[in-house]
Amino acid sequence: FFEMMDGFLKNDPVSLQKDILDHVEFTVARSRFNIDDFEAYQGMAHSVRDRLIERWHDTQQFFKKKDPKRLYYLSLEFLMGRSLSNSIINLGVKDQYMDALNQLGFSFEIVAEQEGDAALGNGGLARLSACQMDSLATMDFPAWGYGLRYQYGLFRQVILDGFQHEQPDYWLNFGNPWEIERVHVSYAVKFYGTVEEKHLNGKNCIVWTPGETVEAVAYDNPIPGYGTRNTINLRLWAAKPSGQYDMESFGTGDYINAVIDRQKAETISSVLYPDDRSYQGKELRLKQQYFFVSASVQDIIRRFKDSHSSFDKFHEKVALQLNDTHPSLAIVEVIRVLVDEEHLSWKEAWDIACNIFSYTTHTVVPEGLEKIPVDLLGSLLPRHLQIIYDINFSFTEELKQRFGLDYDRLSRMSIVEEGAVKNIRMANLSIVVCHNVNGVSRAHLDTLKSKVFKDFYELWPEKFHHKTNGITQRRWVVVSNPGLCDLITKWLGTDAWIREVDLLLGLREHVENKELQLEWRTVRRVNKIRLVEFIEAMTGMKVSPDAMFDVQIKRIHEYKRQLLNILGIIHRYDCIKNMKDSERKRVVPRVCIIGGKAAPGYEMAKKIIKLCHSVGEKINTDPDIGDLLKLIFIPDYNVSVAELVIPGSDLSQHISTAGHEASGTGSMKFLINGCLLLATADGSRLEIIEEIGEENMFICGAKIHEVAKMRENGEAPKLPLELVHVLRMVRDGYFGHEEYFKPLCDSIESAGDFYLLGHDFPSYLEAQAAADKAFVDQETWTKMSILSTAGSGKFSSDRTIGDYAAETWGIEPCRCPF
Ligand code: 26Y
Repeated sequence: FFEMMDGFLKNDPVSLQKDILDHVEFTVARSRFNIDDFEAYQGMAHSVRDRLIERWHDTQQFFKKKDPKRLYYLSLEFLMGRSLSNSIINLGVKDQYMDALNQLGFSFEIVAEQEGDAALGNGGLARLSACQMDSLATMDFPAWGYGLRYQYGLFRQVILDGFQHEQPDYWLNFGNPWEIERVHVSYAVKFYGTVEEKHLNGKNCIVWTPGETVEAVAYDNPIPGYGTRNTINLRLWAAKPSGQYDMESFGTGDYINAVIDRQKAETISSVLYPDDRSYQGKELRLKQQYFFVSASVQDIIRRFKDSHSSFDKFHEKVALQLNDTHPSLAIVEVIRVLVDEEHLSWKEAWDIACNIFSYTTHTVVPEGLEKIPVDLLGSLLPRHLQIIYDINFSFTEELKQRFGLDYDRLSRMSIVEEGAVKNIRMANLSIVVCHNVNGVSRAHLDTLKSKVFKDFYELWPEKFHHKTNGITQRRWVVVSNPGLCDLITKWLGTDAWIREVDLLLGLREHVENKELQLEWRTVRRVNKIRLVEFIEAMTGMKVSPDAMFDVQIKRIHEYKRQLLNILGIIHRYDCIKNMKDSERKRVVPRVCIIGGKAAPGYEMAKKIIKLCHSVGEKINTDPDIGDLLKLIFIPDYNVSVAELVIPGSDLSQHISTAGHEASGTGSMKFLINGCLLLATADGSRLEIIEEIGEENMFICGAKIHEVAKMRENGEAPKLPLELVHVLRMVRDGYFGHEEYFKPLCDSIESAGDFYLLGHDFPSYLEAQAAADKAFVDQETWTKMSILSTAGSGKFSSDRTIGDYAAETWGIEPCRCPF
C-alpha cells in the first residue's frame, strides 16, 4: 500500500517545475508567464505543501493502524520561523527544487527570503517547542503538538531615534501555505455560567450551563521529520463564533449588533501576549489558556474513543506534556470531562490524570510562577474552580498526615494562595498531579530542589528530574549554515550526524589538520560576509569582516545583562580613545552586535535598548575609532535573523547573573556553529563547559553558590573603578539622555546592584581580553571553534527528546514505512 502511495507526487526537477507553475496559475491565480519572487515562493510553497500533506496522511494512517501510545505536547507558544527551506531539507528534495527554480530563472535564496516568520511565541520556551517538534518527527515518535493560532504573532520591533516601538505582526496577511484549515474539526468551548448538581437517570450529576460558547477550529501544520517519511502534526486552534445561536439576542431584532457580538469570539485567538516575565491575571489570557486546552482535550479524547470503548487503557495510550504551567488547566479539564461527561468516578479520573500528565518548568524565580485570581477563575470557569478546591482538599489532608499541622508549610504548598487576593498557584497544581516534573538543565533542577520547589521536593523527591534542553541541528546547521554542513559531512565522511549528532565528536581527530582549519575559516568567512551585507542592508553601516564579530542576541532582560555588555563596550571605547597610536595597532578590531526585543511594558529593558543606540551612535561616528570598534543594534530580532547572524559570529555572549537562566538555548546554536562562547557559569552552560572544556571558552562572573552567598549576606561589594568611571560617563551625558538613563546607573550604584554587574565587571573584562588574545592567533581560534562544534552533540534536541520519551512519556518510535 505504502509503496503504491510513495512517488504519487514526482520529485524530479521537471515535474517540480510544472508543479510550481501550476500552483502559480491555479492556486495563486497569477499568470505563469510573469512571475515575481513572491509568487515563485507561493508556487513553490504550495508544491512543497502537497508533498507534506501526502506524507502527513500516510503517517497519520499508520499511527492509527498501529495505535501506539501517543504524546501530546501542549504549548501556548511555538516559534517556528520560516518553513520552506526546512521542509525541503527534511523531505530530502532540496537539490531537486533548487534545480527546478534555477531552470525557471529564480534564485532559491531570494525566493526563500520572501517568506515571513511564524512568530507565535516569545523566546526560549517557544523556540524550544519548535526544536522539539522537529526532533519528535525525525525520531519517528507518535506525537502531536497543540497550540493557539494567534492572528498577531510577537510584535514587530521598530526603532525610532533609538527607542523601541511595537507594531502588530499580522503574519497571515499574505496567506499561510503551511497550514491546512480543518473546517470540520471544531469543538465548542464553554465559558462562564452556572454549575448545578442534578439528578439525572438515577445518578447525581454536575451540570455546567455556560454563559458563552466559542468554537475552536483546527488548523493543522505538518512537521516533517528528516530522513524519514514521518510527518507529524502541530494542531493550532482558532476561535470562531459558535454555531449555537443565541436565540435571545437574535430574537430582539437587533440583527447587526447580534452579529457583531458573535464576532467578538475571535478575539480569543487574536494576539500573543508579549511578556515572558511576569504573569498578570488578565481575563483574556486565561480565556486563551482554557480555550486551547479544552479544544485539545476534547480532540484527544475523541481520537481515543474512536478506537477504544472504555477508558481502561487511556493512560497506556496517552501522555500529555505541559510546556510550563500555561496549559495546566488541561489537568482540570481532563478530570472534568472524565467525571462530568464520561461519568467515571473521581478516583478513576484522578488516577488517569496522575498517570498521563508531565510538566516542564522554565522558570527560576518564584515571581515567574503563574497565579490565577480565584475570583477570575470562579467567574470564567466555575466548575474548574470546584475541582481545584477538591484536589487541594485531598492534597492538604495528605500533607497534614505527613507533616502534622505545620501551618507555614501548608500555606506555602497549598494550591490556593490565601491573602488579600486569593490565587490559584498553577505550579503547585501541576506538581501535585503530574507524575514527573522536569527542569531544563542540571543546575536548574538544583535550584528547583533547593529553592523554588523545595517543599515539594521533600515530599516527592522521585518526581523531580531534569532534561537538559537541546536545539535541532537540522534548522541550526543544515538549513542555516549549508557551508559548514557540507564541510562537516566531508570530514566525517558521512551525513549521518544530521540524525546522530554524537558523530560530530569525530571532528576532534582532525582538529590539527591544517587543511580542515583552512576550509573551516573559509566557510566562516563566507558567512561573515553574508552578515556584513545584512548589517549594511538593515542599518546602512559598512563593517569589516576582518574584525571579531561579537554577538549578543536574545530577549532583553536585566538578568541577561545586555547592560554589562554595553558598559564593557563603553570601557573599551574609552580605552581606545586614550591610547597612543602605537598601542592602537595592537587592538583587535571588534564589531559588537546586539539584538533583541523588550516586553512592551518593561521600562528598564527599553532603556537598555536606547542606551545601546546612543552609545553606538557616539562610537560609530567617532573618527578616532574607525574600524577598531563598532556597535550595531539589529532591529526586530527573530528566528530568521538568528539563522543569518549565528553562522557569521565569532564570539557570542551568554552572561546572565549566575542562578538566573534556567537553561539558555541560544548558546547551543552558536556552539554547534563553531562560534566561541563568552559566558557565565549558569544554566546549561555548566554542562557545555563539561563537554567542551573551559579552555575552549571564555568564562567569567560569580558562580551560582557565590551569588547566593552574596545575596544572603546582603553584601553590596565596592564597585570597581573602571565601572564607576564608565557609569560617570553615562551620568554626565556623554551619550546624551542622562535623565532617561539615570535608573540604569542607579540600579547598579544605589539600588543594591541586584544583578551583580559590579562584582562581575572585572572578570568580564578579563574574559574579553582573553578573547582578544585568542583571536590574534587565528590557528588557535580555529581549533577552539572546531572543538566547539565537535563537543556540541549533547545539546541536540534529539537527545532531549530521546530522554523524555524513555524516562517521562514512555513512548516508542513508530516509523511509517517508505
Ligand atoms: C506567564 C507568562 C508571563 C510567561 C510567558 C512566557 C512566562 C514565561 C514565558 C517564557 C519563558 C521562557 O522562555 N523561559 C526560557 O525557557 C528556555 C527554554 O527552556 C530556557 O532555556 C531559558 O533559560 C528560559 O528563560
